[in-house]
Amino acid sequence: MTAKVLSPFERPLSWLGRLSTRALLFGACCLITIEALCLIAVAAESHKIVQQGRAFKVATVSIAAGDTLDFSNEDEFIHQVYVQSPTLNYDSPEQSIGQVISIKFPTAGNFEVRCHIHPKMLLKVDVK
Ligand SMILES: [Cu+2]
Repeated sequence: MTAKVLSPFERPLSWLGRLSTRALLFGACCLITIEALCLIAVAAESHKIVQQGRAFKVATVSIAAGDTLDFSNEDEFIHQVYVQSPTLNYDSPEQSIGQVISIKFPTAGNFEVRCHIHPKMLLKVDVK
């Protein structure tokens, strides 16, 4: 009878063969659960910002780095959104009625979202 010779790559994992299928399944489920919890903990969020009456419905919003603002044109006018800052520059095309434009804020800082068409429109964004 000859003993199976394990390669150097197989040896570190040879103990897996001694585990029961039930133990392996349990371990796999634990790893998947931990991974899912980690993903939930760091998941970026989206926040809806309504544009109505030639204004943003809120004047300020506080979000986490990596979050996205979804600008929803619920007005009777076309809009546009732009951000000009050292760390984020975005300039959307014209935004038709009913259209949603999303801007992601990847880094912390204070930003201003404005509209080229309506210069009085201002949303201050505090990204933590
Ligand atoms: Cu506008």
